[in-house]
Amino acid sequence: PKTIYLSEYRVPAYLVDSVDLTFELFEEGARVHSVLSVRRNPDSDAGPAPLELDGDSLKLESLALDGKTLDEGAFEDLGDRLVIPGVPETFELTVVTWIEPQNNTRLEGLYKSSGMFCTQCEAEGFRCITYFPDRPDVMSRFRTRIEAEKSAYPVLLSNGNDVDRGDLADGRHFVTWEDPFPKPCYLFALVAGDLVEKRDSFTTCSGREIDLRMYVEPRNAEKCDHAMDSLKRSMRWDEDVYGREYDLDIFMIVAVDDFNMGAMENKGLNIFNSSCVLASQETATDMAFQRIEAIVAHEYFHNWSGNRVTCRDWFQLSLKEGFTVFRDASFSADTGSPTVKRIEDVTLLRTAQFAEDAGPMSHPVRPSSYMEISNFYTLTIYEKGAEVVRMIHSLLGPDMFRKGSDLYFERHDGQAVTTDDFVRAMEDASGRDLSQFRLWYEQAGTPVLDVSDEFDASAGIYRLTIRQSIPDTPGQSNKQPQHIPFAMGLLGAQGQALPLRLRSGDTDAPLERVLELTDAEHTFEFHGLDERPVPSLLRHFSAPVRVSYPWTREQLQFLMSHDPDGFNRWDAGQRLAVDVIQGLVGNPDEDAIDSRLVDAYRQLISDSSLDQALVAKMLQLPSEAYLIELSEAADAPAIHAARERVLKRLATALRDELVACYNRNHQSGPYRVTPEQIAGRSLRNTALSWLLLINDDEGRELASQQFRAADNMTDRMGALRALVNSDYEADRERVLSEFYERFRHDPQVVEQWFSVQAASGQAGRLPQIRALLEHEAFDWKNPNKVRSVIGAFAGQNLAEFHKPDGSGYEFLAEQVCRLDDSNPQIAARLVTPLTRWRKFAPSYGEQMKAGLEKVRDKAGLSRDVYEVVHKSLA
Ligand code: HT7
Ligand code: ZN
Repeated sequence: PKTIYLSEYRVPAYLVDSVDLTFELFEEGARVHSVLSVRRNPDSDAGPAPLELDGDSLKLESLALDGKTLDEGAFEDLGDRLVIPGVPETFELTVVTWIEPQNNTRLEGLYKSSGMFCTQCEAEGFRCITYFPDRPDVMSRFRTRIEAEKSAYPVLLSNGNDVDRGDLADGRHFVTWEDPFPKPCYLFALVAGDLVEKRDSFTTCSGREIDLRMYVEPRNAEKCDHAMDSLKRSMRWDEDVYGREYDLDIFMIVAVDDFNMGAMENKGLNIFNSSCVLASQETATDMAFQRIEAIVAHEYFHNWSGNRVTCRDWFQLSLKEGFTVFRDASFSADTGSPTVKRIEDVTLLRTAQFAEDAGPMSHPVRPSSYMEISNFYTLTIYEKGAEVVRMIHSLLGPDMFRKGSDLYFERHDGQAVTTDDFVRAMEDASGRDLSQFRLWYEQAGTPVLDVSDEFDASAGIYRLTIRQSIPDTPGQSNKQPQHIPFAMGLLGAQGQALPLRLRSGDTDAPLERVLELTDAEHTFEFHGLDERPVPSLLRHFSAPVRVSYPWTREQLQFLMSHDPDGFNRWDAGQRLAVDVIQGLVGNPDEDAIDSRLVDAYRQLISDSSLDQALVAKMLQLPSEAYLIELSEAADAPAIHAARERVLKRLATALRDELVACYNRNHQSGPYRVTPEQIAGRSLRNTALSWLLLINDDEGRELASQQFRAADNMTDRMGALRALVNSDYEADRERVLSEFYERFRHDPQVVEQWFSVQAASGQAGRLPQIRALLEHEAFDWKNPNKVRSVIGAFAGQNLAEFHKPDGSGYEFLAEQVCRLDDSNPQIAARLVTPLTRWRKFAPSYGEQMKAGLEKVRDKAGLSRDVYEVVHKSLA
């Protein structure tokens, strides 16, 4: 496959001002008529170049220029491109293609999911529908007519406003849609199906009435309220916080079962993976409710950050994704608990994005090359990209940041632009120089901050020295220092926050500062201190970096209870737990654990005056994946065993406190998704899972009762998970089969049922995983099912996946090969765990590598998997 380079970007030679599409939908395929108004791009220096159109898996039926049919000699079909030489300066091109949505298992372009037609065009799916310049800097006005059999497809949707509809012969009908906003073709969408409509409305800040519509299969009609409510709150928030008003008269959301990612922000017609939009108390966990709210907000926010202002090319993907993740994270922080939201985001970043950044696919937030763009919808583009925007926010402050975003939207409305344009708007609005800051977009790798300190007691000066370095990554070495906002504070022996005097005699010194690191090394002096302080570093995780500082366990325990920054209180607890667990890895005879950890956890569990949402997070031990990320030559089963031992020790020592915590958090009254209730359920379910780990009979009874009596999925799933992971084999079998019988008709719940088993060391041994693949509810064509079994096994059931005999790796390689033929995007994502082979001890790493080699050698490997596997083996 060919590599595409940012340096080779050229403006398009031709622009398409308008597109008139007609879709004739049939069971045996679809005919697509497309009429393009094309003109030479005045900004292009390509002159009278041939017109080049992208195409993928299309059958061309006819091609006409200004009404005259072009026969075969008049154009060249290069397989993935149609080249038409000698075209005039402006012309109308008519293209008719035949496609087979019913056989489209890649889920790119137009395909069928549970009997309905739907589309996914980002990044390059539109070329699977018709020949077109499929690049985001070609923006056109779309008019779309859809024709289909009326009884099977009563609902026909596309972008914009419905301007015409009517009946046709043979029981068919049509609807025509017009989108007044020019858009790149990746934002095109079509849906045709037998769907129920849920309606609501929203009055914008300028008094316009927007029609809100959700379309779902009839069986899901009762699962729309939460998404609709989230949508209305997102619309209000974007007006209040960013001054952004919705622009069309209709906003539609559709739920589809087969979808490669979470959702898609098509203009006025967002399409969602069912699991990311449908929820009811009985079928969705608290986590799912929160995820739905965040994704609905994310897709809605794209209407401005992505649709009105879009990307010039796919190297700029983080322009819309990083900014929009930052926006949805701020929204979630404002609607729930900001500290908890930050903890969740940082956990993902440190566990998975840091691993990606240190692995073979490491790339900058603005990559400079790719083979397959679908492989670049990564945690680096999304999560690190959001951190980069967050740092701009913290360097500029909220008011200047808002001025910058206003300028960005105003200056670039209707344009396709770059990350550099975004930073320039921030600079121009604030007067700040962000030239060094731009390195965050260009340099890959996670910066490391080595922090050391000394206290000069006689002068009352505390010196903090911070050295930054950025590790080499594929294709990049000897990196330049980056501009890093480093928030910090100092604590006195009684836990009091100390004034941060950078000069002696500083009056009014703040209790927290954001230090700006720009050089490879800085030393900061803090004056007027009577005693050596305890430093609280990188508060709120003010930059996506690794901090290394020689904390003692006493200091960590102290910060856990005294740091005024909730995030750092949590972080201190994580560091203490990591230290204790790491001390036990490879030490199977060591039975005792540090009493400081037990004491700290006892206090957390018992003191109900603490913020319970934070406590619920603090009680979660660092995950196995995070512990692996922190190790050099990781031994996953040893890490798993050490972590389990710590959990069991804690559970044994705190058994009575856990029962009390369980009982104290019993909830009466109606189920609500509030931070308080979420915290209560989380604490209760954590207590339950710990009790079952030590085979506590009372815990077992409580779990069975909770499983039976739960009125919501969080509690039912909490009990199910605890029992499935326990040694009570008969209970495990019983609850698994009861659960399946109850929810077998609900695909989203069956997905949860699959993953609870696949992620379990008890229920997810390899033969059991293979049995799940044979289960009546498993469907290879449905990405959610694939992720819930194979993804959960390789990503969460780490002791089984990393079995020393290599069987887990062989299994994954086999499934990736199988999926590569039907859905390369999913196959390329699924192979990720094997790509980390260099992170593991050689006895594991070599076998992981062998798995990758097996995939590499598969005949007819897709470009998606080719890129990931070859880069990982290089
Ligand atoms: N912008 C959307 C990206 C997306 C996607 C990309 C590749 C293949 C399938 C896809 N489905 C959706 C999602 C988002 O970030 O909002
Ligand atoms: Zn997005």
